[in-house]
Amino acid sequence: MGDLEVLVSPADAEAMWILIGAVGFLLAVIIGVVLKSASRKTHLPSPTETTESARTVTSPQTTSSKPSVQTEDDFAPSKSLRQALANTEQSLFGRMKSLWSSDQIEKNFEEIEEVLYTSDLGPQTVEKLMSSVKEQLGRSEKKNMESVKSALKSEFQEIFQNADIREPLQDQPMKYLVLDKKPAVWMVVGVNGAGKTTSIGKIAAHLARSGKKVLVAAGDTFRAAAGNQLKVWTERAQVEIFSPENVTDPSAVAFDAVAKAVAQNYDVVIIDTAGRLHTQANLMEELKKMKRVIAKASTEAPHETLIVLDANSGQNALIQAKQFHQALGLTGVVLTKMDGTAKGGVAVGLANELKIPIRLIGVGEKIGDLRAFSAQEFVDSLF
Ligand SMILES: Nc1nc2c(ncn2[C@@H]2O[C@H](COP(=O)(O)OP(=O)(O)O)[C@@H](O)[C@H]2O)c(=O)[nH]1
Ligand SMILES: [Mg+2]
Repeated sequence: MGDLEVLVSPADAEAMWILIGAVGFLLAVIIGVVLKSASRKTHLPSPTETTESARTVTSPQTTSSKPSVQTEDDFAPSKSLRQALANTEQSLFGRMKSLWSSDQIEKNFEEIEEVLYTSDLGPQTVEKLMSSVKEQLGRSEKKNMESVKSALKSEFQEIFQNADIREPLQDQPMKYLVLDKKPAVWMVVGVNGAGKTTSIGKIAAHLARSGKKVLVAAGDTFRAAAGNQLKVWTERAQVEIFSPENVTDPSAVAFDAVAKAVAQNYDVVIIDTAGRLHTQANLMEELKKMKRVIAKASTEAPHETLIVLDANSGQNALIQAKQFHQALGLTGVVLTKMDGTAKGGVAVGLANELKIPIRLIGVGEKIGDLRAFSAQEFVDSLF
């Protein structure tokens, strides 16, 4: 104690105690923060929270808190279609499967019809399916559940075949999209909230990982937040974004992006677009102009005009697809949110009524949650 008195003056000792106090306080704060964040990590979102987050447009604030560099795990094969749809017994899949156990053919026939009508296929497709099945059964000797099942199965298969849906290789989900042009230009359209920006991020990430030089153009100049959200996704995907400041004309952005891609040897340009309601004629006019302007920067482009549709929007998805198709001539569909409460039947209605292929499906909000659409997998999940 005496030694301490020699080394430390009373004023110094007081300062030392203050310092010790401050360090103690800081430690307590740090421990508090660590405990709080640990408890947040273990908190599982309730179903309502999950639905809510799927509905709200990802804001740059929430997304930027995630690391921009992806780990291998984020790209690990995401859930299968069957797993994604297993969420709900209300889905076409859950309900169809439960029908096959009955052997009362008449009663069952009515139930099949009801399941189809209430699973977003659309009345036109249901009528076609039911009359073909009845016709097939009329020709068949055996009229049991097995024959109904196989007749219906072959009808589903035919619908998908007629929509030019080829069986994908899961490790090459973009195989049937145009990539052999330099640059390949893909325009992505759809209404607000369908999942365009998210899907573009996932697609860009996949292409970049397979060695493509990718440019993503911020053609949604309508909403200020859209550019920021796209920027976050391109950082995650580790691809370049083309987002000139103070350019409000989306066609100008698209033209300059394609011109840049031609000049700088990019493999793929993906163009994000605005999605104000499709019923507004000016959106369609704007998109048509964009398409024309893109062709001026590179003849034949865009090589793909992909529509992004929210599988949960049911019959609206079909209506939107028809309107966009009429205005723009779509080349393919990206069906998002198949992990939600989607009934799934919309895929069949789309294939039957539009005859354009469903190329990709979104099965979650993560960068790896994108899969090639497999008609085989879809049909096998039903029967
Ligand atoms: N659960 C789920 N959510 C998705 C999927 N695709 C997009 N979303 C969410 O849907 C919301 C709207 O997506 P966004 O890309 O902003 O739509 P955009 O307005 O068409 O560009 C966001 O909260 C996305 O995270 C998907 O496949 N599954
Ligand atoms: Mg968007």
